[in-house]
Amino acid sequence: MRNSEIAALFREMANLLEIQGGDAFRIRSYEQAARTLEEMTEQVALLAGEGKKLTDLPGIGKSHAEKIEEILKTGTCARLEELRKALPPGITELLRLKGVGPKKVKVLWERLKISTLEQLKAAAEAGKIRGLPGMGEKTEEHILKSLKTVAAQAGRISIHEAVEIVGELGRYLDLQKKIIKRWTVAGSFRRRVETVGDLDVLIEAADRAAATEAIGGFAGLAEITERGPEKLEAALKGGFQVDFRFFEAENFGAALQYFTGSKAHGIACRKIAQQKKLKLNEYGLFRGEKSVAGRNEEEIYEKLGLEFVPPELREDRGEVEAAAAGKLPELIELADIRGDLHAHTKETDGHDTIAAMAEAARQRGYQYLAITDHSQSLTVARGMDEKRLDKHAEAVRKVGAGLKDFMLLAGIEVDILKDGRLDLAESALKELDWVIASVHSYFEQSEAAMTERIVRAVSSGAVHCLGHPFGRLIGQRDPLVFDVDKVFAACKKHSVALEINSHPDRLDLPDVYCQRAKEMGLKMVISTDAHRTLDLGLIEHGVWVARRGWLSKSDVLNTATAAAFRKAIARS
Ligand code: DGT
Ligand code: CA
Ligand code: CA
Ligand code: ZN
Repeated sequence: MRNSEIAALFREMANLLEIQGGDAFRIRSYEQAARTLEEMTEQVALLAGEGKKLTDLPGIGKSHAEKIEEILKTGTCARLEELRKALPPGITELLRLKGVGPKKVKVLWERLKISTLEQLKAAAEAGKIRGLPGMGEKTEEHILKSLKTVAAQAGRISIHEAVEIVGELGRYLDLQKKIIKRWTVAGSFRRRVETVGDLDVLIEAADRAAATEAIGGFAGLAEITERGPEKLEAALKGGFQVDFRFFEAENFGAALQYFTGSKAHGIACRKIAQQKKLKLNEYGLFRGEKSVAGRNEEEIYEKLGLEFVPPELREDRGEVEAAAAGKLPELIELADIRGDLHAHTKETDGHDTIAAMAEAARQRGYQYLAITDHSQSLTVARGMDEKRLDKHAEAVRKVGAGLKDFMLLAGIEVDILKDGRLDLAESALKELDWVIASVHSYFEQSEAAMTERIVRAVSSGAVHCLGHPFGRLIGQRDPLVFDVDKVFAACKKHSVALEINSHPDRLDLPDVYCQRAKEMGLKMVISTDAHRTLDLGLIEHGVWVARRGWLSKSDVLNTATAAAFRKAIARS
């Protein structure tokens, strides 16, 4: 069992207890245990297996350690089951809605006996939510909107979670080398789409019955739902689906090309094949009965007269035409990134110190890091006023001065206020090396108002970068609505870069807008919005978005060396 799965059970205990109006201290202790598990780098299952003391972990006392052991053994624990019994099953699903916390769920359950998303939808549509304590017409509107967002996401998981699952599955399959000669994950996972509907695993095995047996032994598997000589369908313990398909070595490349998709890309490739009097399917590229390619994917593209198309581009957004003309972009790679430009510290809502963040960035091999804590109007994050900002910037510069061969930038993530003014005086912002401006409030403005608001902010002359431009949270909050061309044009005019925020919940700028921004000549930065040292590793997700958005190294500012970057952002 993965740490994140155990953490989810602790969160569920906290939520269930809070919905029942339980003891606040207990609730917090479950949450703390969940956080500890989420932030750990080692797998707690391994620690427990090695007989290490779990009580040495922060926030894990004797009783939580026992719960973890119990969960590792049985998949659940007595306390959780007891809490679940007191409420209708699945009631915590309601918490997936933005703006619906345990307190609201408590009211909804006690007053209206609402325990499912369907019941909530019906009640909101009937106007029964307004009038409940602490809720009004606006709440009702928000609930209906959020229900739509959640429905669009149903059954899909984030690419981040998919990477974890594939890691675990892959470690297991690698141990079966004698039976499973080769395995690869195709589909949306290989294209690095932001959410994944199911996993498509291709398997090469001499003995398919033995391979089926071996796959059935994977601990993360709940059941094999369908089995045949060509294909297995399986459900993981969380309910997520994995399809396994068997192929021989001579067909493996064709299978990979076919099942990587996307469907639209596959269709476009098959059209090219037809024009060349060839036939392309999951077994190979054929002229009549004769196979001309199939063993590896590169060969298929070559025989189609196309440049090799990186999986991230396979969406039929012009890549087939570009590949035919030999004009595919050279895509940015993780190794091109030389610094991170969006990081929080303990000063606001981060968990680590300035020095710890800088050291972690250096350990990644970066040449620079910008510390960008929040501004005053974001009170939930303990945002800074000018005076605190001044002191914080001084502290950042002091830490920076002590670091050899590393550039620490004093920056901020300043809120864009309702009317487009910035949350802090421009004079204070202009003292800083790096200014990100972000929308964190009033997400529901009209298109015209939102456009004017963002255009005003990026035209101030104090801003280097527009942070998470669309303000979306995948599966939770829809993107802001504004006139993209107008906002991008203003950014271009004032040399404001667009952030690709790498947090798996955001991935914002979304890939299609990267392509559009690049065409308009804008620059991007890829940053993590790290709230702890570990988060710096999320940068890979931003790089995938950039690759899906056709970006090259030269489109992304933080591929520059420290010296070149400093020059690029210098204030005139
Ligand atoms: P997902 O699972 O919804 O995140 O997205 P994909 O792209 O992984 O889609 P999936 O799992 O339904 O199918 C995997 C790939 O298999 C897909 O990208 C292309 C190929 N494929 C599946 N069904 C068809 C089809 O009906 N026609 C064609 N041309 N290709 C298909
Ligand atoms: Ca899939
Ligand atoms: Ca599939
Ligand atoms: Zn941030």
